[in-house]
Amino acid sequence: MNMKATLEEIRDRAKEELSKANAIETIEELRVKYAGKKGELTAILKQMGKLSPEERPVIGQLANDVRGYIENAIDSKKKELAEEKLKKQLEEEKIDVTLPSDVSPIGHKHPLSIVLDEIKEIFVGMGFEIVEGPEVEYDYYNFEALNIPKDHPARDTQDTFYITDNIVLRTQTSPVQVRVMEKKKPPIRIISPGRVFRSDAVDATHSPLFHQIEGLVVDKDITFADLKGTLETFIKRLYGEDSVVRFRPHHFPFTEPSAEVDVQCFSCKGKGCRVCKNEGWIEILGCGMVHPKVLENCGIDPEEYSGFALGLGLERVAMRRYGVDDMRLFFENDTRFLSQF
Ligand code: 2U9
Repeated sequence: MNMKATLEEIRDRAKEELSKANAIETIEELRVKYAGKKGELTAILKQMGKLSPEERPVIGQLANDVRGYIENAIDSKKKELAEEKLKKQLEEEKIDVTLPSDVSPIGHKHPLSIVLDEIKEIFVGMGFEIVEGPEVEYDYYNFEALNIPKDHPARDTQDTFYITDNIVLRTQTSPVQVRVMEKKKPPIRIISPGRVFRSDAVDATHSPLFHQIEGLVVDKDITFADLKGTLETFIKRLYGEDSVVRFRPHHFPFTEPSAEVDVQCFSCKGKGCRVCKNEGWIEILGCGMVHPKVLENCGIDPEEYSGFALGLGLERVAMRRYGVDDMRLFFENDTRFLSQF
């Protein structure tokens, strides 16, 4: 076959094979087969010497045209395949950003924290400051300064965790208030939330560790009326404006007079039911006018200043709020319980 026909046959075959190629590797093989060092086209060009001077320029031009054609065909095929590959990849990796995301589980606020934050909010809203203090406390600040004498039953080891003879795990957050009164001149308006410890046996309503919030107001001319007004406001903000509050006379060594405060049972309105154990009322907190001896212990003159104090158990408020009948549930970290809040 003459060179002209051979070149044209190579071009047509290359065109045919390239059009069928659907992988980059195949195209590279075709480039080597036709235009490579040992390719068919290169072999033909090596025979150019045999041509007559008249034929050489014509065949040379044709050979260049065929080489050019094949190289262009290879480039455009590579480009076409690359575009197809990209299009396919984009299609496969397409993300519909409007689809709802899979909801990853988030944490929950602990029920005690929910209630504590609410109580803090109410007192801060009434102008109280929040103060914290040590959980390992001197016997002095936990008992003596609070007018709890050495032989008082509260000091017995069945109630108190002793670290040494005069260091305990605090049984109430009152020591924090004593420390503030030692350092700060009235007016004082603080609440002290925190963990307290009592060596009680663990059961549905007792835990060796529980949380208390105590409050203290000391200023000139503070009266029991101020105490009642403050506590009624607190209870109405915590349990609702229509709550009915009752003050019952009581005794605490650190306050005189003292009272325990009940709120009328929200479900039976005082008639008595399962929720309030047929009492009709639910005890919420204890309170009283700060005992003059306690003021004196802290360097505050009871002739010049007076004050009131209160204390409430956080777990009891939370149990009542959420209908939890076993205090241990707050501490066992069972997510089936905690995830309900
Ligand atoms: C100072 C002076 C007086 C704090 C008070 C109560 C009444 C009270 C209990 C409620 C439930 C403890 O958690 S509980 O078991 N507390 O009833 N606490 S008055 O009186 C103080 C505190 C500090 C300097």
